[in-house]
Amino acid sequence: MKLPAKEINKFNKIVNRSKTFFLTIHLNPDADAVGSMLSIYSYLKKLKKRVYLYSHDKLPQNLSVLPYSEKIKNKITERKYDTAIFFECSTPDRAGSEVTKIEFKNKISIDHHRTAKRYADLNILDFKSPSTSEIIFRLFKQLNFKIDKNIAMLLYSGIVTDTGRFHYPQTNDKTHLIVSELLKHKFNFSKLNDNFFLKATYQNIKLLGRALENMEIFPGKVALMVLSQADFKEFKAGFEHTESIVNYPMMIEDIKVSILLKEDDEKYSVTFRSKGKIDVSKVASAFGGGGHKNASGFKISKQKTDIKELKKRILDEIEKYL
Ligand SMILES: [Mn+2]
Repeated sequence: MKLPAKEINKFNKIVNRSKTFFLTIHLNPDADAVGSMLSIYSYLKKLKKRVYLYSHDKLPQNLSVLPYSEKIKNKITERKYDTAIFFECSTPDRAGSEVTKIEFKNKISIDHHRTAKRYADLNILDFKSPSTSEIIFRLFKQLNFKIDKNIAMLLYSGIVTDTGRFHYPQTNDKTHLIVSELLKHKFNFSKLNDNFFLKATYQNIKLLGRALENMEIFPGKVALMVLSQADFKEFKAGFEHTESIVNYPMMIEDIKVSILLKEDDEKYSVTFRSKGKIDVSKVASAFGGGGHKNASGFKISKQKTDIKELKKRILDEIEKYL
C-alpha cells in the first residue's frame, strides 16, 4: 500500500525547512523501532541535517550489530530542535517523560500500532503494516530515495523481527516483495538472524528457567510468570535480559494468553502475548500501556499497587476478553 501523497509532501516540507532533528523511539526499544529510526537517520545525514538520536532505555545487546546504533544516546542535552520524529510512540511520553519537556517546532510520528494517537503535525500511521520498517521502506520508495546496504540491513532487521520471521498473521505478500528487494543488497541476513533468534545471554537463559519454573496457569488458559527483583539480583540481570521469555508459554496449545510480570526498584513491567481474537492491547490500555492485538505491555509504579493486587487486576481485566 502506498502512503498518501499528502503525507509525502508534508514530510518533504517539514524536512526541507528543518536543520536540527531529534529522533526517538519507545521505551524498551526493539529492532523495528531502532531499525526505522536509524534508517531515517541515514537519510537525514545524506541531506546534511543535524540529527540527535535518543533512546530513554539502553538498547538490548543484540541490537548493537545494527549500523549507526552506537550513535544513539541515552541522555538529553539540548532543549530545542526544529523537528522531532517519534518512532512507534503512541504518545510522546512513550519515548520517556523527559522528551515532553523539549521544544519542537514540528513533530512527526511514524507507527503501525493501533494504539497510536494523532499528536504530531504529521502522523504517518498504517495499522495494517506488519512493521514500521515497512512503512519507512515505502516512504523511501515514494521519495525516490535509493537505499544502501546499511539501510537494507536496518529495515530487514525490523521486518524479520516484527513479523516473527514472517510467521505472524499480518505478514503478507508485500512483506516478502520488500524483503526480496532488501536482500539484493547482499548483507549477511543469516548472521543477523542468528543474532536475533539464536543468541541469548547467561542471564536470559537463567531468567527463562526461573520464569517457567514458577509459571502459574489460570482457568481460561492464561499463563502468568513473575520475575521478582530478587530473581534479577540473583543472576545479576536486568530487564534487558528478558527478551522472548513471554513467548514460551504460548507453545502450549491450550494457552491463549501469556503474561510476564517483572519487578525492579520502582515499578512493575508487564508484557502480554495472546492467540487469535483475544486483544491484549485493550488489556494493556486499561493500565495506560499499549501495543498490538496479540502483543502488548504496560508499566506501573510500585507506589500504586503491590504484586498481589496487580496480578488480580490483570487477571480480572483479561477475563473480559476470554
Ligand atoms: Mn514495530
